[in-house]
Amino acid sequence: MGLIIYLDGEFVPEEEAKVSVFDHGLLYGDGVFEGIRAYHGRVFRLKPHIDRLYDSARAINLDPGLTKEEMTWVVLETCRRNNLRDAYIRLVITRGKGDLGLDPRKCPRPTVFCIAAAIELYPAELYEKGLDLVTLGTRRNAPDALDPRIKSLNYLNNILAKMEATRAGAPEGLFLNKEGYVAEATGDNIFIVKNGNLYTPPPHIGLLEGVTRNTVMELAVEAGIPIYERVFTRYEVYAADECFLTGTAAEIIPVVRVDGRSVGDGRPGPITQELIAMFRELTKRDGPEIYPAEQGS
Ligand code: PXG
Repeated sequence: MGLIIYLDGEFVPEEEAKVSVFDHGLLYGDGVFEGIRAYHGRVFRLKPHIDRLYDSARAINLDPGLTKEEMTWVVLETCRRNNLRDAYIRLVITRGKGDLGLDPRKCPRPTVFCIAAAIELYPAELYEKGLDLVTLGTRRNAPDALDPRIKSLNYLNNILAKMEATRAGAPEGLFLNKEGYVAEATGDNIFIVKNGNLYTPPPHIGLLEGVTRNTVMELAVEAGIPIYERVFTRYEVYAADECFLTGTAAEIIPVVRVDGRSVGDGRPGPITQELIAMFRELTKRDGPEIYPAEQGS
């Protein structure tokens, strides 16, 4: 593809963008990351993504070695170097190169890289028809062991869950937490609608606090839709009028079946559709411009 990659202070062709086999991001999943989108020449919700990256880094006691302003520039400049206006951006900070032991004190410098690539869109059919969810046997990581609010390079919990969903013939799986409450999907947050109210589980029960999730909560307030963060079981999902998933890659995707039960009338509901429309509008104006000289054009 011939991408230009930011790696540790330099922009290099992708063939030269290599990290050490001694990097603890690779050896132990010791690091944090963000997945970010650019739309129409703007990096959507860039500040919340940078803030979450730094919160995750703080939680694992990792100093990124760059200020938030510098990291913001890295993201915008990587898009510019690749002439992108619409992109999927992967920003990664690892513990860096160390020895074969776990001890992060042996890693003097973090590794920082940023990839900005053309985005592969999900099939339009998914948004029109909605998708099937199955409940997973694999439970979401317990927050008292490894808090899913840390967007770490340790994604095995999610990958095993994704494999389980695939084996069950479903495009996505529903994670419960260890108490059996609904947490999230393997790479997306979950919302349900009941009697005109919107519900999503609170992050402390064990889920990633998605940037798209938080955006949808803001849009709901703007649209006058009551929104509640509430703990719920699968019962509420089965009995919901509407259900949808949110994530940077997926945006807002309607869920029309859960464990073989139709959600509502089995078609994407009106509140879901209203939020999808609002979200798409927001992507046109939110976030810093990649090419600010175009301003006003
Ligand atoms: N939950 C989890 C576990 C995630 O990984 C989300 C929710 C949604 O968060 P945002 O901030 O994007 O609204 C994510 C993020 C993939 C993939 O290929 C998805 C994510 C991360 C990495 C890869 O599906 N989703």
